[in-house]
Amino acid sequence: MYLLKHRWSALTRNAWRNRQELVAARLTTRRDLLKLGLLTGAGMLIGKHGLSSRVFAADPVSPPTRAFVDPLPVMPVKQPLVGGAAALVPYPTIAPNNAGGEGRTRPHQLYTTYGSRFRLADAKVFEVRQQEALKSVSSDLPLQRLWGFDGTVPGPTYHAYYGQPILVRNRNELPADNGGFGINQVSTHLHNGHTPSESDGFPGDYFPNPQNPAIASASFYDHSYPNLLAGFGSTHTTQNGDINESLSTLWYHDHRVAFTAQNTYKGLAGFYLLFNQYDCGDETRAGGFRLPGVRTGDYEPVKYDIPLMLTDRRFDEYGQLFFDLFNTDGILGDKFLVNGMVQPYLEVEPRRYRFRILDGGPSRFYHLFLTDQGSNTEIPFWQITSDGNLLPKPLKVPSLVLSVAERADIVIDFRAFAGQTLYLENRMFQPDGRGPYFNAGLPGATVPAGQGDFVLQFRVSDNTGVRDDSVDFEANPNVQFYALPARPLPRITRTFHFERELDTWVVNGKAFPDSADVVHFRIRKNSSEQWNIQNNSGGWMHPIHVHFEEFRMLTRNGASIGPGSVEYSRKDVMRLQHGELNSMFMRFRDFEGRYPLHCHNTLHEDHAMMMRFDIDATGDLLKNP
Ligand SMILES: [Cu+2]
Repeated sequence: MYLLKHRWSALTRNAWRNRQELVAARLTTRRDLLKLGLLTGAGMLIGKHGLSSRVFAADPVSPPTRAFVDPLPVMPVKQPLVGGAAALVPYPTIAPNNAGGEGRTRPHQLYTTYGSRFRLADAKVFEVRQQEALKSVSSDLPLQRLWGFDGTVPGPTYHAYYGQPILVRNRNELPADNGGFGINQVSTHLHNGHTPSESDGFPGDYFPNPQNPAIASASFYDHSYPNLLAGFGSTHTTQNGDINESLSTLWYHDHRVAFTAQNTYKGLAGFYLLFNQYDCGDETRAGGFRLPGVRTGDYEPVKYDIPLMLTDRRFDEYGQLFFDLFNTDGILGDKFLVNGMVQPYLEVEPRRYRFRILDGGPSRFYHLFLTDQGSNTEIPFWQITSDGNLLPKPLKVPSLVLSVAERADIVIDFRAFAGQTLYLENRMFQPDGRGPYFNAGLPGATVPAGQGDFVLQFRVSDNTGVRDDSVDFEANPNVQFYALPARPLPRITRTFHFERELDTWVVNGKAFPDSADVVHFRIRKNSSEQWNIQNNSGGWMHPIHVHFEEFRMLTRNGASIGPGSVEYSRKDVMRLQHGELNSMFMRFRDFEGRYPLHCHNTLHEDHAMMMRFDIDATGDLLKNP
């Protein structure tokens, strides 16, 4: 190991000790802290004991680590169960099997509402175990006690296919001893699947749930993922949905109310890739989009098509993963991890690759460039998706901005760089968890090339004659993917103000309750709406995420969004930048039930910038829910 111990200052250690005592005594709720006089009148944590994140957050520095000594890990592809549903014990049921240990509370709508078209017995079946595991994140740091799906961090990648419903049995085998943070109660969200509410991973649907006797000792939860195009049960029943609503790069993560930041920081997240006949993971397939990808089977890794989960983390003086329980502003790591490894390298061939990049949080925004470090040259690349959706056509871009939970698939052509070394460089200037610095007209302040954080190193081989059957966008400027779907007249326009009140994050003045049982507004099933989102919190940015269906951004701060913009697309996360008022078009089709909209800075989300909407037959007309 490079360095065993890296000393903190006496002040840092004292602050850390004061915090750890409160954590050990389980005195971290707002009410406990008020009773002890550790909160100010304005609700801020007192700084003199090192409790306030403002005093503490910038101070502790992780031990040094060497960059580009560890290879990029690529997550395994999750394998379906041979024998399907029959291989599960107990056999899966449409109604929740609480007596058999299931934590679900509502029946599977896919099989109740659409039972004439879909049968549980036909689902592709997976079983995954959420477990603690000892993992390496750097050759220069000790092993970490992380939480992962099947014990891997990030979790295994799911391959899903349109028209093939999936059933995932999530088993919760997490330990009660959390090593300082995290809670062994989970609700796994598929971000942003067109998923019925009971399988969405709604924040209040965690298990086991000690407050609900029926599931107080539940050990598993069956999630039903239809993998159907939105509108299959309403606006586009004859074609089984609208092909223009196809999704590609999704991810899953824990969403337990008030603990999402801790549980995902500990590792509970992974990729979920959706394929169809066009976006098929096979660059040789006739009639397909010919995006980079060579595959040997449905559940084998796709060569040249690589998911990259970007997360930033901080480690204590002993090199152990550090989560500041008293920070509600937003946590920034000083180590940059890709697929769970600090600053890894990847050996690539001089050909085209597809990278599916995800900002895995908890709070950092990225401005990513492809940099030749020797000359500090910016190398343009192609952006082909915005979040889970292919753009109408590929766009050649100099860089990429991502806020938490946003994704972008990019295509890099390494042909001209044989034998060279390139870097994925984050040049966003973000000194704290609030969001990037304000920079008029730009998403944030950008540091010069070569002075940012080198996140990932590409070592391009000098192999000649490497086969590449993927389409070259440079030589084929007329490549198109899907058209943007029709936009019917909205039934209602609603307005949401994202604000800070005292030390709490609120939407329209309301904080999401830990019970998750307040319905803030109701949406009529199979309707569309316009939402205006206002940032009333000065100096802060918020990645706004709405579950269930993608939206179209209509305007950003008054300016309409048109062709040529990477936001001229469907999306599921909207970057709400400093002082902005943005509007978006929403649809809610095919299923009913509860869903959240929330800030995806996971610290804001947990404290408690989130609202619940329920989709039902009537809906309400609240303009300011
Ligand atoms: Cu926020």
